[in-house]
Amino acid sequence: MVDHDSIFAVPIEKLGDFTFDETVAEVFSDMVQRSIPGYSNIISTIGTLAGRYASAGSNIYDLGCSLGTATLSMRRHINVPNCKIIAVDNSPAMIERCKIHVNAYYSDTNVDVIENDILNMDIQNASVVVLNFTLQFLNPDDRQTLLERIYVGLKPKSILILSEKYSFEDKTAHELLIDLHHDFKCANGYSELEISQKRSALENILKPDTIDYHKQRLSNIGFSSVTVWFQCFNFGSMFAIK
Ligand code: GEK
Repeated sequence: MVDHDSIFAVPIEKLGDFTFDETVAEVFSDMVQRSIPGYSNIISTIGTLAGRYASAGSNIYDLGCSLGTATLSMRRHINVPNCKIIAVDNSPAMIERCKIHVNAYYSDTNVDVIENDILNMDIQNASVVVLNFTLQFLNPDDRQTLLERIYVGLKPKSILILSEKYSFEDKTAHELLIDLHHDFKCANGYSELEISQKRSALENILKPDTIDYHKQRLSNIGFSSVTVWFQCFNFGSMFAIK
């Protein structure tokens, strides 16, 4: 049974910035399912893509792994020998739970669960790198450097999967997509108060980029094929092949 997210259900007098603490980690599965359109589809396709791109003896990175959902999906699909999944998050509460999930089953594919800032990670010998709704939480100035380091650490013909919340240059589209996301959250049982308090808590820490900005940045870094493979409202996922 997954714990129900009601973190923002009552008025909070001093609403600070959103943090990935114990309270959030405890309800995180419910929160992402009810807040991110297409989350389950994205997770299962990350598994399928890892099954296609993981090469024998390589590293697979899940950067900002939270509870390890993408890691577990990839582990189910990888069928080449001597791969290692490296799952990284800087939230101790997430890492503690991620370790429990990963250790619940045996697999031939090893998983290292590491508590660290993804900006400090050495990326090397990688065949798959996943940033599933993580890059958006980095300071915008740090995003380019991380993506460059991922590019260097990826083997030729390997894949980066980058899922994000997007902003849109076109004001009408931007506002309509935000409204549709709002309706999606209402339909999933969040109240107006919950939606508006969460929005305020995220305002300073989640700065979305446009799809064009993402594509241009990845192409400029050197990725040869950059494509949005999934989009629902203002959320989506792209792959970039080295
Ligand atoms: C999933 N990928 O379920 N270093 C390490 N971790 C970080 C950093 C950082 N600098 N910044 C943020 N995080 C997951 C979902 S959630 C997305 C990812 C969301 C971590 C943060 O602690 C949190 O666990 C995760 O990135 C973002 O497939 O909550 O919308």
